[in-house]
Amino acid sequence: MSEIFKKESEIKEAFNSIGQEQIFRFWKDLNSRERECLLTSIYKISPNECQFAWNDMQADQVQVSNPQEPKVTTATNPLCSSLLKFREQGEELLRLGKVAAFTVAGGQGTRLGHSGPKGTYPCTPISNISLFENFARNLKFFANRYNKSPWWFIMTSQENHEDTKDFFTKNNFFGLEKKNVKFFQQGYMPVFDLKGKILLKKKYQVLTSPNGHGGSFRALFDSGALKIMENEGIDFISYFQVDNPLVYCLDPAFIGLHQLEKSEMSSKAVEKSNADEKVGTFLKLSEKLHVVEYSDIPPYIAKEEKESGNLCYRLGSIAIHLINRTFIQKLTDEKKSKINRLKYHAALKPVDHIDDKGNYVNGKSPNALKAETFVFDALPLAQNPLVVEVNRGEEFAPVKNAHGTDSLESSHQLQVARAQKWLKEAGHKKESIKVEITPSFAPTLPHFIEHFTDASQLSQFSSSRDILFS
Ligand code: UD2
Repeated sequence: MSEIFKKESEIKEAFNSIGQEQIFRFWKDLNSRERECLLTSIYKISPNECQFAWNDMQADQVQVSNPQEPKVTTATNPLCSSLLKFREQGEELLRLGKVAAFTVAGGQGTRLGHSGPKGTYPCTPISNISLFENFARNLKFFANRYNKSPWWFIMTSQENHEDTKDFFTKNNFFGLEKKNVKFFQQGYMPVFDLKGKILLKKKYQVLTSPNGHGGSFRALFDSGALKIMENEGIDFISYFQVDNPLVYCLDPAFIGLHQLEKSEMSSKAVEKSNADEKVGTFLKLSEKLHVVEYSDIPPYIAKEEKESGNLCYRLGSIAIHLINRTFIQKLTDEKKSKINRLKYHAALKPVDHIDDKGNYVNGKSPNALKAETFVFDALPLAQNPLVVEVNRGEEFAPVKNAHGTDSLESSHQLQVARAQKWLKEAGHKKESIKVEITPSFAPTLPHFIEHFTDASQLSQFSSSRDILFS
């Protein structure tokens, strides 16, 4: 008999005591293997965490009263000479191996109509390489520069973990050192019905869903990634989402600024394109920095304007952060995490499940709540959280939707526009043609400019595989 049955009464009591006895509703109908399956799946879920989640989701948690504009550090021109000091400091930290890249890649490409991990989606305008390969080339630049592959941590989910690993293996890790690329899976939470009861997927299986990118902190801890970082002397984590091909995976100026200003968590921000743009908004609430998600911000605040006609709260989050390893360790410390834990947000979604008679329910309209935490909810807990405004054309071209805003088409246009701008900055005359600059050649504009002491040198690269013209 499986060891899990020794814990049967303990598990049942724990969930009965929080009013979730319906999980075991079909117990009598289950055979031994199914019972084992149910106990094993539920054993990994913490009853306390379920209660936290349900309480958070019921509370009116996003109280946006008396917002203020946050203080912002402006760095919109990457060639600005005042950034030089920060850039040099960042390069030094990179040279010493103090910074790791970290991608949250738990999502599938469903919204894009792509069957597979989102990171495998082809994203560049000419070479058509995948999001993952694009980031890998970005990191390859630093591998070549310092003769050592930077560490890259990639958070996957149950749905895409194996496919993601296979993709890297098939592509020989895109030339990066395999041992410095670490994959780990994010955590899960049960899905609740609208009255707070945990739903079942099958008679012997609880319905679960990924616990949001805020769960990355716990997953970094549980997977041993934080320990690896500590052992390797990695102090800073460069966090970015899987959907933005223009991200500077490791940005020396941002790293240097973050470290010299002694911030525990810094964020990049851009001017929002309009009040309704689907990005979180930076706000100061009760003297603390917050990002309030687009779905949570009251429209009258999102739309509030100054006399000049500009938005009062104009800075949007592009989900790029620098985070101190020790800050994450503090938040995941069991003794302190009850005080410092991230709040759960409710996502109302249509889900398939089984009802109390065991009949299959096809979720056509929103019928259940998924519990997710957001990484940016750590900002009010951080010391000196910096907001660094960057030029959106330099660093933000997300691929999220099949058509329209944030689609592959809009991302291609933005990628080409940035490459053209870089060519112009380097003194190239043909800047208006379609062009792609591979990030292993230059991941940021200052790195691109480094290649040229005068414009004539550009022509020798024009026919190379680093700068592609079509
Ligand atoms: C996100 C931000 C939004 C803005 C925008 C910029 C949230 C909640 N909102 O909106 O404020 O910054 O991006 O592009 O983040 N992910 C996981 N595991 C999860 C959930 C998400 O890995 O459980 C990853 C996902 O693969 C993706 C990223 O997090 O890389 C963003 O997730 P999303 O697509 O749900 O968020 P989005 O684009 O609506």
